[in-house]
Amino acid sequence: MVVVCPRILPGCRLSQITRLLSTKAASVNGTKVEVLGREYTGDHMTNVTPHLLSHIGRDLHLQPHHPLRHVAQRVTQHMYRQYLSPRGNPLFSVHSQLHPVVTTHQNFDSLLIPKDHVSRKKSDNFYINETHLLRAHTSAHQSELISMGFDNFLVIGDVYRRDDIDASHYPVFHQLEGVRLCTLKELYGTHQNMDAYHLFENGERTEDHQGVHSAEAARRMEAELKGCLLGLATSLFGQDTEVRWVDAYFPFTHPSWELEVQINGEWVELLGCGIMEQEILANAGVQDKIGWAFGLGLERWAMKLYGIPDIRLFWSTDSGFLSQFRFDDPATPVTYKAVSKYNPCINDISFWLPKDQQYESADFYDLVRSVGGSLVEQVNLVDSFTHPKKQLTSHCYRIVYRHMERVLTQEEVNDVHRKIEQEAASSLQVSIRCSE
Ligand code: FA5
Ligand code: MG
Repeated sequence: MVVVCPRILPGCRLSQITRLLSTKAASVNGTKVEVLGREYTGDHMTNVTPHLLSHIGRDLHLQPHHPLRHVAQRVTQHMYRQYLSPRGNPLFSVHSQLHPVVTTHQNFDSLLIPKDHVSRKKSDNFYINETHLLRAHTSAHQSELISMGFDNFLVIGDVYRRDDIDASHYPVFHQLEGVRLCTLKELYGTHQNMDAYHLFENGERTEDHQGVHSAEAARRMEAELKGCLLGLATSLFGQDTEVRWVDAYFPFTHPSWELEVQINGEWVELLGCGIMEQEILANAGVQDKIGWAFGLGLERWAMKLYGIPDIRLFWSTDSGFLSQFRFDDPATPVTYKAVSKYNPCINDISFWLPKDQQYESADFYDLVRSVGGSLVEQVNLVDSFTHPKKQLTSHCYRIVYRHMERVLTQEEVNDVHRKIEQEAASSLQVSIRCSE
């Protein structure tokens, strides 16, 4: 058994540490495919590769300070604010840790995607076997959550598609799905003569609405959906951003639309949405409600919001990338700056904290920035412990130095590092233990 001391990996929860030390989150070995603790038997449809599986468990959308998490939080906050229960609580529930392996029923059939639809092709998806695949979209969870009784929910997760790899395509990306079901009363409010209003009728399917929906109910749902999503886009990108609606087709919504935004003069699709096919609700046991749904790509929103030029950067573990998003308020405005192509120099510094004096890590961070200036890319507390006999606490910080335009020599970094030590000892009253 491996005994893990949480002190060696600060910032990780114990479950994550165990996961880091144990075998990979997902693997394929002969006909055995294992994904996050579940085992499957491969067959003629299996086409997942060890490289693709290595992305599973990274959970970028859950990583503190990751840009995808910031965007997911901003969307969630918008939905929380937009839709409150009569008691003032958020109506939407958030599901961000659903298992990425789904059945072909969940990914396709439950969404009324025909058996011969192109989107089912082996060449477009990552199949675990004939009956299971890595979800190709978060819509795969719609039906199951509705059956469980959820009326207003968000699903956030990694999705997998066999695609080219370039600046805007990667085989793994992240989607955020929103679903809202409304009763007649929720859609119309309370009127004196409620008998005059209805959600359903037995009519013709037209471009504007499904045959089972009354034209007025469909119109109201469309207005609510588009209003909510435009509000979201302007709250993230600002009032002046140019956006446009484009008619679209999805087997699971009618009518359907895509929202596009201009990035560097080009129209880029931010999301797909529409009025949910009533058959999906009926199959999930819901008779008296009408629904809308949308699915957006978190990478697309983050690229627009922060000016990130390449989708592959989201997978970077380089502190030059990650440190630019190290803030707690997800609404902090940031414009991404290209990471220096020069290698970083990493030095640690450990000291005992003063015994009888207040000490805050933030003071040390300020000191490092004022002595090291723009050479300091990142500084983090990597270890903290208290000596039981001496009753003294020790902190160890890791400082990442990097120059934007040239190679830094170790001597010049050591020079700055020594100055930081001296300054910390004199102004923060710490006693240096060691540095390297
Ligand atoms: C879907 O995946 C639908 N499930 C969306 C939906 C949900 C429609 C609910 C209606 C109701 P689409 O394949 O267009 O649709 O992807 C949705 C969004 O994901 C896109 O608008 C885009 O923001 C993002 N996206 C799609 N493909 C990629 C890709 N290769 N890389 C990055 N983001 C992508
Ligand atoms: Mg699309």
